[in-house]
Amino acid sequence: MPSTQQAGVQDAYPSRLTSRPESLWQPRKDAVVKGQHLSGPLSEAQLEEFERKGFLFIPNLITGDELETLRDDIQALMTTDAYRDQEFSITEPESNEIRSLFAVHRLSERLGALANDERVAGAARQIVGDDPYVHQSRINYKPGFAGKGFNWHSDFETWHAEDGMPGMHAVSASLILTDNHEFNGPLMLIPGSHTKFVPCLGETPEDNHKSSLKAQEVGVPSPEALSELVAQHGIEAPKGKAGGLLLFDCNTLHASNANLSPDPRSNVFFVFNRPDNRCREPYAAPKHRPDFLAHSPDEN
Ligand code: 6CS
Ligand code: FE
Repeated sequence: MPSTQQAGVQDAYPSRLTSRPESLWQPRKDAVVKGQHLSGPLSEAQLEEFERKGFLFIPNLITGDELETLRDDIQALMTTDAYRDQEFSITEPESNEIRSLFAVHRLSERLGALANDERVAGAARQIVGDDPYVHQSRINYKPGFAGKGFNWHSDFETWHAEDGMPGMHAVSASLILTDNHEFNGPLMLIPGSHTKFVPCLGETPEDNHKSSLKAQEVGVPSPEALSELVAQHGIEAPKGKAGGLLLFDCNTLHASNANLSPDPRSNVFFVFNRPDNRCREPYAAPKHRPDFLAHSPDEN
C-alpha cells in the first residue's frame, strides 16, 4: 500500500519496505535524553542509565493503599462488559478475555490523574525535553496460562510508519500492577537497541491495527538484525513487585513471552510524546489509525 506521506517530506526512518534493506539497521538520528536541564523526579544517574540502556526501572514507585486503589480501578475497567466489543478493547486471539484496553487515562479519573502525576509525567518531561502529552495509554493484561506474548518490535517503528510520529521524542511509562517475575511473561528489552533504527520488511496492510494488536506480524525486525543486536547487547527483563515503574524509550526493542504461570501479568502504560513531535501523515501506511491509538493534542 502506498504511504500517505506528503510528497517531498524526507522520511528519516524508512520502514515497511518492499525489498530487504542493505543494512540491518541505521543509526538513530535523534538525541535520547533531551531534558537534563528541566526539573523532575529523575536523578542525573537515572537519566544517565536511561541514556545508556534505553530504559530505567524504578522499584516501588507506588505502594500501599494508592496501589491497591489503582488495582481495584483497573480490575473494574477490565471486567466492564460494555468495553468487550469496543474498538478500543482487544481480546486474546483464542478467548474473549480482554488483552488490552486503550485510552484508559480517559476512562478512569484515577488513571487520568496518574498520567499527570509529577512522578510519571515529570520523568517523561526530563526524557523528552518538554511537558509532554499522552499519545496513547493502555492496560495490557496477560492472564495466567492464557496470556499470549508480543513479538520483538520498536514501538516507534509503528508510531512512525502508521501514526506519522516524526522523531524519537516519545517515552513509555509502564506501571507494573501485578508482580512481574520470570515466569509470567515480563517485558524483555534489548539494552542499547534504542540507538539503532531497524527497518522492517513488509508493507502495512489496510487496518493493520485490527490484527497487529492481537499478534504483530508487520513491523517485526528480521531474525538477522535481532540475533546481531542480542549478541551485542543481550536481553534484560526487569522484574519486581507491583508498583514499580518501567520507563522505556520509544525505540527500545522489546517483546514478551506467553504467560504459562498461574499468575496474571498486568501493566498500565502511558506513552508521552513531545508536543513539537506530534503525529503528521503516516510515513508508511494507507491511512491514520484511530485516535484511541494515536491521540492528537489538536483534537479533544
Ligand atoms: O501499535 C501500537 O501502538 C502498540 N503495539 C505494541 C505491540 N506496542 C506498542 C503499542 O501499544
Ligand atoms: Fe510495544
